[in-house]
Amino acid sequence: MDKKQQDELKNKAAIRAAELVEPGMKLGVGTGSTIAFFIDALGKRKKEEGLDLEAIVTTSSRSKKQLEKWGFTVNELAEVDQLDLTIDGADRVDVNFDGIKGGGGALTMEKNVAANSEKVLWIVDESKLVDRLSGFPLPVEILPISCEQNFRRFRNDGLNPSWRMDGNKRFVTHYGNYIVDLNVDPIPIPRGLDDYLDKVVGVVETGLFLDMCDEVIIARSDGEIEDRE
Ligand code: ABF
Repeated sequence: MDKKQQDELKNKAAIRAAELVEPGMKLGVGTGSTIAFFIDALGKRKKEEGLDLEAIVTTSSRSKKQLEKWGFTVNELAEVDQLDLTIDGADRVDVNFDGIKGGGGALTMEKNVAANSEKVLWIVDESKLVDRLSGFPLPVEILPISCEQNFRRFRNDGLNPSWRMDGNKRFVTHYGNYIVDLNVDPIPIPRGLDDYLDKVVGVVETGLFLDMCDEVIIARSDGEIEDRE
């Protein structure tokens, strides 16, 4: 499938997701190329039907700009009590709706927004669906203060870490931290790895999103849009 066909599919899935947004909702909006289509579909609903939302929170400056272009006012997460629905992309989703996210480096914001949302929906294309979490390195955001020790620890523990780079410099997150990508493929026991990472002092957040997603909209390669709950 070429890029044009892929974009058409993403757009179709994004339009389906935008139809699920109800007036007056407090909405979380993620990041990525699929979400860019979703924001345009949401903006069109605002323009054509006057769709009005109580609050919108987003996970990147890029999505924020795009939302503001459509006339939405974007709130900070801390200003909003609880979001009703968050719509985001993902890098991998398994059969239990557990996922890997953070390919774009915004995992900490994405996880905080998802964790404070009543319902979480991901829009993905079929290629991201897997039986077990695999085919994508697991991003882990770490504090600079102990980054070298933690990198060594991950290497010694067989997690094949690599530094996320931005040109010839280390990638720096929105919060001034680094990202280490763990090349564990497949992740044999996601909950075990999650518990391990949780105990490492200096780990800010990980791209393992377990028990967070409630619904997945899938853009299938045959052109159909599938909604799984
Ligand atoms: C974000 O967008 C991420 O967690 C994930 O890395 C990415 C998916 O982007 P795309 O839709 O461009 O594949 O939400």
